Amino acid sequence: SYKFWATQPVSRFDEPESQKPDGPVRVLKIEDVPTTGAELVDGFEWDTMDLNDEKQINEVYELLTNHYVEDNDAMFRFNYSASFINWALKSPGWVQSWHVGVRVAATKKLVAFISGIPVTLKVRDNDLKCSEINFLCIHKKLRAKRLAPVLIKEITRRCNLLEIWNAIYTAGVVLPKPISTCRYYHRSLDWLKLYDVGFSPLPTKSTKARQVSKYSLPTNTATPGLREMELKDLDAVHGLLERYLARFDLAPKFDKVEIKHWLFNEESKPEDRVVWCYVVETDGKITDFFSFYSLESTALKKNTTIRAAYLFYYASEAAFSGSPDVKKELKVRLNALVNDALILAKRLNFHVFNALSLLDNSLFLTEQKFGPGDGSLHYYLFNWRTPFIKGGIDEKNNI
Ligand code: YNC
Ligand code: MG
Repeated sequence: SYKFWATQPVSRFDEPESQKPDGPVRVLKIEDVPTTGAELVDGFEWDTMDLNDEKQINEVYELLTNHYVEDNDAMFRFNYSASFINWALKSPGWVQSWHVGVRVAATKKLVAFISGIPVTLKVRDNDLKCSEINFLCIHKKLRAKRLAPVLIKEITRRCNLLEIWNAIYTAGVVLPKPISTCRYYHRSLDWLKLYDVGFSPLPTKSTKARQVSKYSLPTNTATPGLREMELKDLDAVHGLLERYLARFDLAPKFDKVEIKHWLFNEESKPEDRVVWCYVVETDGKITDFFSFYSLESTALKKNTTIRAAYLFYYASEAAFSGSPDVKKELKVRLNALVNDALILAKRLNFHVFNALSLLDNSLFLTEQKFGPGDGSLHYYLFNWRTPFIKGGIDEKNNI
């Protein structure tokens, strides 16, 4: 019945797929935005986190490590590292007031969190200045007390105060109303490890040895000219990704500073590294790139972690050949690139390589032995009406 969401400027399930043009659900004026924080129940207080303070990053880390997203069977929980949180929440233009904590007034213990970062989003023909809302988390002992709506209203207020009226967010749960839906896909790199922690079952007609050999990979990558991205590649990668993402109905628009932040590793300690990016250089020209990031999951019943690499942004000139066979050519190219990504991730000791069913991923998922996971990821826009967007289908270019 969505008692809270029914009060919010989002599309509803009971309204027909609208004939109206894309646009806001409601228009507010800055004068209408409350200047004081949403009301919290007694004994709790708001705290704007200072994520330049390592101690406060670690408080967020501790909260998420123990209380953030789990799978349906409560076997695994995301374990975002402190350096990941630092990377994800301090992107160019980040706003401190969008790092919202709730503390116990008496002890100052952090018990809830929600965050936003600024993003420019292309939704079909519109560029929206949005916040991207993430890491909503409430301590397990404070669940089902309607605290989530209070956090959501408070971050909305803080976005509105800076005249940001739209937001994008994703969730595993169904809310009014997804604008797109993706599935997670998993590609084993260390099948035995995934079997031992209960992530991968042994198919009835297979053996452990056969599973291991099914997922084995060559030691070396195959694409000529493949190397790690360097700072000098920034312009080329930016230009290529910009053209590549323009082919989709829903995509971020990055400037060069953002590209550097999201793709170029700057961690001093190797163990804190979050993102890897590789380019293909042919005759001095960058023709392709791909990237992945590191996000561990805790195996809750086994006292161990799964090291997962997540496919991040990529792009290839193969999408722009103009040939009538462009789809086939792109498919061949992406399979070669992703196979190399798997080899590199394996070499970096990741146990599994994950991807979503978005962008052009349907061109390689099956061939590269990814299998569908059991969760869906729903995409939502706050205060923006647009018809449902099919994942990974480039209708304009017939790909
Ligand atoms: C969710 N994930 O339906 P109704 S994703 C949004 N996103 O409302 P209570 C959610 N809403 O149905 P609990 C939600 N999950 O009555 C539940 N809800 O309308 C809705 N889990 O609140 C729910 N992190 O406080 C219901 O529930 C109402 O104590 C119930 O808290 C929920 O980060 C939660 O999965 C998720 O920590 C915080 O279960 C808690 O259960 C928890 O009684 C584990 O809440 C971690 C977890 C969520 C990850 C994420 C994206 C969040 C997006 C929030 C929406 C942002 C809107 C845009 C704002 C900016 C606008 C501008 C400009
Ligand atoms: Mg609650």
